[in-house]
Amino acid sequence: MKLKKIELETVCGITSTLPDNRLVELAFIGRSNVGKSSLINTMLNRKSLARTSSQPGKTQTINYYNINDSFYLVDLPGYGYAKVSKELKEKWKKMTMKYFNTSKALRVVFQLIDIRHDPTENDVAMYNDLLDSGFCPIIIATKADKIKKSGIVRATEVIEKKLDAVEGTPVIPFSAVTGDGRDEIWEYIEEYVEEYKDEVFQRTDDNDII
Ligand SMILES: Nc1nc2c(ncn2[C@@H]2O[C@H](COP(=O)(O)OP(=O)(O)OP(=O)(O)O)[C@@H](O)[C@H]2O)c(=O)[nH]1
Ligand SMILES: [Mg+2]
Repeated sequence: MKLKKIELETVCGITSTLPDNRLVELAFIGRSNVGKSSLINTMLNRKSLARTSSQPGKTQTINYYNINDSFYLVDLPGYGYAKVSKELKEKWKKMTMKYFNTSKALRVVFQLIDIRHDPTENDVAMYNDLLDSGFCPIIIATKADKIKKSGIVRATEVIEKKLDAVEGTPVIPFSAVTGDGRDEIWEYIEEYVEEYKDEVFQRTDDNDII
């Protein structure tokens, strides 16, 4: 896809109101530090558009990136381990779930799982929450540069099994360092953007997060 416009259009914190977007939204969720913001940068060929950090808990807001006035890529705060208070983590979780449950324009959720480790309890819980909210997440196995190439297929199989993923769910190995997996993720994005391009998104209920 030719990237003509990339703009961080809306930033929502725990006291904000969710935007009433008319373009389809595709969101990235995963535990803190799994590589959500790095993935967005890699997809958009930008080094530091989305702020990243080796400290878990960097992204604290819902960040909507308008791409070509055609769709949004949405970066979210992580769940699980982060160097912030339990209360704040709970607020992020509440905000994220509210987003999943009320956004009228969100159609696709990518859930990121670290390829080096089995999915955590929080990963499994989030996967099931997403299914309950009506999404069938595409799985991205991040940091693929950190394991041997020969172990990648097996690692994706373990993730699929531990999540008890819906049959046919893609598990895409990805590395923000090498760019592996980028093209495959773009193929999914383009397919979905095409699918939803004529849909009219309308919001009827209140948009307040809390
Ligand atoms: N080796 C390697 N490191 C990565 C990769 N992706 C992200 N990282 C590193 O992992 C750390 C966390 O990356 P972020 O993109 O900030 O992770 P995040 O999921 O957005 O984290 P929060 O915003 O805290 O939820 C940073 O130090 C990144 O440089 C990858 O594919 N390979
Ligand atoms: Mg982040």
